[in-house]
Amino acid sequence: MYSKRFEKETFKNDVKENVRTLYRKEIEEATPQQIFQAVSYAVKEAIVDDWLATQKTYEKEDPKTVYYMSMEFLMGRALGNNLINMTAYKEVKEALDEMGIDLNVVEDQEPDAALGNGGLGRLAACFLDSLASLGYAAYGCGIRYRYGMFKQKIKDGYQVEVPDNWLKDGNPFEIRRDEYAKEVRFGGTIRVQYNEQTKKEDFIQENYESVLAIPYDMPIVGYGNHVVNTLRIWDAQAITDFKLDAFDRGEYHKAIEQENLAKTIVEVLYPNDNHYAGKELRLKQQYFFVSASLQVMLEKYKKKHKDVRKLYEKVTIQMNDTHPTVAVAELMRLLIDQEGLGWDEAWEVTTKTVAYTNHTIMSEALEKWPIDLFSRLLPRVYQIVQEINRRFVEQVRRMYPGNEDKVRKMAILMDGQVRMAHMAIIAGYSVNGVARLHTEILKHQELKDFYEMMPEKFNNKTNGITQRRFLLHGNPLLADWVTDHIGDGWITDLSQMSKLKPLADDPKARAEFMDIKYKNKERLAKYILEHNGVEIDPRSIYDVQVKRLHEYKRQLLNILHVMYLYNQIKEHPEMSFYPRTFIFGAKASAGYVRAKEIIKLINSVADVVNNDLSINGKLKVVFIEDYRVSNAEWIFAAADVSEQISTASKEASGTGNMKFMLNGAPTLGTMDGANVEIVEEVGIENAFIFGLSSDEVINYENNGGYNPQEIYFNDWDIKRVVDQLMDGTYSHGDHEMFRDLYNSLLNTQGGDRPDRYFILKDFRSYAEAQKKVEEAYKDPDRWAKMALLNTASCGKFTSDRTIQEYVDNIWKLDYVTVKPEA
Ligand code: 26Q
Repeated sequence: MYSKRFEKETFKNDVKENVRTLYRKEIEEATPQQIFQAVSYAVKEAIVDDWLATQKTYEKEDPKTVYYMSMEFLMGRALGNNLINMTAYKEVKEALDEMGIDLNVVEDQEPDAALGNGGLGRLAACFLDSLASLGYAAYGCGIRYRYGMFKQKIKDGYQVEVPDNWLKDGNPFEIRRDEYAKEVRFGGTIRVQYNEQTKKEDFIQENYESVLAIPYDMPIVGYGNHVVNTLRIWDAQAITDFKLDAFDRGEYHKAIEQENLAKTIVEVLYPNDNHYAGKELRLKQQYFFVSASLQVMLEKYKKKHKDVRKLYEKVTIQMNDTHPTVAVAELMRLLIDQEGLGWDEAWEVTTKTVAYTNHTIMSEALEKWPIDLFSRLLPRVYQIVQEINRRFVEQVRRMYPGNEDKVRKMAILMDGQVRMAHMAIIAGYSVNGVARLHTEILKHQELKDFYEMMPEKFNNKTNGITQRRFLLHGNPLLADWVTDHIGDGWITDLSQMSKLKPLADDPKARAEFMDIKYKNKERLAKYILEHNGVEIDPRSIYDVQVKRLHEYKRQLLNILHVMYLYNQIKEHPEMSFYPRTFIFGAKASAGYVRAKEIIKLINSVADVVNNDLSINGKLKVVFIEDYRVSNAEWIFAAADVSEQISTASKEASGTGNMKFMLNGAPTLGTMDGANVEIVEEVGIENAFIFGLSSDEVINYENNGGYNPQEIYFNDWDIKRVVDQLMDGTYSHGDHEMFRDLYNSLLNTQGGDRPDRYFILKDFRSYAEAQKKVEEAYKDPDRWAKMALLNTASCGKFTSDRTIQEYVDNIWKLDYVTVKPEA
């Protein structure tokens, strides 16, 4: 099945040769990083065989192709995943073993490709894996940030951001493609000139700045099918062929400016998650990669097809949130200004080509660019946006005569802003949410007006995750166990996991399942000891919340509950209490002050609780530094409890929830996002559900919120923990350290309602659900059954299913099979 290049002797020789040619060393002298590079280049050779074969097949069969446009691709490490998908992991592991090299150590040398923040970026990565594994032609289009998501250090309990220089040792899997370099222009002015030949107006951009976009291709290996697709990420370079003879002062300055522009544009990923910041550089990044990607897409299409009016027959563009939505106007620009189409023709092509995915209903995440900034940076694109807006407003007026309120609510341009979501919806032939509940909220609340005007566009695509990375690679013990029981069909068809269900009633299978969980807990304990210096007990319940830090995700609820438990244990030392380890992992956006305070609080509580000998190790709190894709794989594998406790209606879907489920951790959560569908699949008796419903939350919100003081003054346990934010218990007597958190729960501030995320409102219900977790865990048979049934019921949540739905209902791609080169 796998390539000849993985035959042991061949592979071993390749690795040795690579060490010699790359480093002029014998393998015995090579550093672990050098071995990583040498092994990766050996793997790359096999990948390139399939990559070429795939491109040849596409060349011949000309399948419809999706361009997945995203500012983020949170890929994590490539080596292990590539070996898994080349179906050569075990062979290579053995070959390296024979050379005295441990593959785990080699994998550990690779920096994560952290070109994303969280859910949205990781979803893009899972989608690419599924597209290749299912045999569909796809390009990921993005930015080759020099610095990805920052590395997180915890100093004195506080988050410190350290730059992520992920390219410093070189990226063995990427290939630079100078031949596809494209110019991208910013700023300047537009001169309109009548063209005698075409009898049309030409729009000539003058006094602009420009950069050269240079693509780097990364292979996306499909599982066991010889399909290798491409993630194309763009680097920027200054255009250096400016005329040296004409280099008066102005030109010289311009040259330097263009150098700077090129350097800054791809410098760093914005570390915001679910929060919009109207930074000019961000808009430059967006236009930069969108324009370059579209130019190459069009060029490629035109090589095979003469009529750009039929672009949509061979190409579809998916916009991952509004971040690449400037693609709408840029495609119009290319079709009109470059290809000579009329407006109506160009609009028809564009609106049959682009589609939009919405990932959030949080108003603070919606992209709204100030018109002055937008029009200054993208003058021609802005003219096109104006015309799209003008025609749309006309249409609204025709449909709703006299209803200027509709115009105000729906226009793209309003109150001095460009509303990107509106442009995406108006131009997109499909608008989808990412979980059933989320899509319903979009249709009936946030995007109600658009849904009423164009209901046919709206559809749901519940997210998914790739089992290849998050089980086969991340949890080899459980993966082997599953394969032993039901065969390996689950690797490409996760619905087969349901065949495990009968094993929930088999005591032997349950014991094996829990034994694997225990081993994974030991593995994580070792990692935590090495990386965080905290000792944890694998016999305790691992209660895990790992995700970006955000108020709506309510890490604060979790830690307040820990404080409450600590009070209980101190007050009633005789009370029975099953030992629990609360594990947190979360990065806070660098400018998100309150999120950083929550990290400090978690670490402060950890400090007090972990060092209190009087509680006999019943409670431990660990904050795992630098939560990222690579350590996530180990964390999911080791979790007993999956904390998914967002304020109902706020988490569009969640995908971590699915990774926990796959690895046998029941959900402790609210009826939010995809939790709703998880419960539907596994049964409510195999989850711990609490809290307000999304309808209740939305109701409160529409009626000005609720009064948390009522709870505070009537529930003494709650009052006590809230007061402990202020009384110095967790701050060495400092009464100010957590004042802002205290205020956020009880007092109106800066226009925000007190406790806008309903933490105190849901506290009791959460504490009761936690009590039920403990009860269930105390009964090992019951727990094992629940855990096993979670794994057995996760079939729906593979990204293979999600992608198949996108293909069937939106993209209509052609299925392709690749024959390996002989
Ligand atoms: C916007 C403007 C300027 C700077 C940054 C941003 C920005 C960046 C990232 C806005 C939002 C994001 C990320 C959003 C995100 O990750 N959303 C998550 O998407 C997941 C995949 O669909 C869902 O599962 C999560 O529920 C959702 O929160």
